[in-house]
Amino acid sequence: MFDIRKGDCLVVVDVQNDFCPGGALGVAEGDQVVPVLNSLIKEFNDRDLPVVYTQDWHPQDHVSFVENGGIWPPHCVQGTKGANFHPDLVVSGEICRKGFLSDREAYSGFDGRIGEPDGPALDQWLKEKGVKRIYVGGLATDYCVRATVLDAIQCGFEVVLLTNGIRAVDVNEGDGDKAIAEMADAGALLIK
Ligand code: VGL
Ligand code: ZN
Repeated sequence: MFDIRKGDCLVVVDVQNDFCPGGALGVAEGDQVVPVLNSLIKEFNDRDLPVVYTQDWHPQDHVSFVENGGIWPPHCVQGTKGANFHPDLVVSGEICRKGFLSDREAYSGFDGRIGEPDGPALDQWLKEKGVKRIYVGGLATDYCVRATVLDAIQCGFEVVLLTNGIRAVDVNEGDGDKAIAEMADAGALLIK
């Protein structure tokens, strides 16, 4: 399949109900990333390679919500169904929650913590595991996928972007395509 090897980690970004059709911040075709990512999750699990799931995890008074001066409808509120992973997503790995502080936006998985709020940051955790390269898919291309990929490159990881396994919010037409070009320019390898 792909040339998956030791030192690789799969990062599944925000495949949560609120980012899927019918959710509070539903991304068109957001649910279509699920089967694509599930097959990769299986490949990584079978090879005993790490899988990390980022989870947008906001308090009700989060700064990104319109009522608090932000740009988004309330979404991924801690403990709600909308914050849960898509029911068909195979969840078998570590959870990296982000955006749990009221006054701080956190699009990037690299702003998140593994396991618990005072758990290790993603960068530290990956480096302790000997990860050199991350495969990234999930939601949304133009926000959390973009931020996670750009931070990963900054942190010194190689990045493979799964272009079949991402979908964009596209607040403005073309945002998703622009984000893909930006990630490629920064050094991400694009694969189907
Ligand atoms: C996201 C908007 C707000 C994302 C998260 O996961 O891309 N987008 N919060
Ligand atoms: Zn959010």
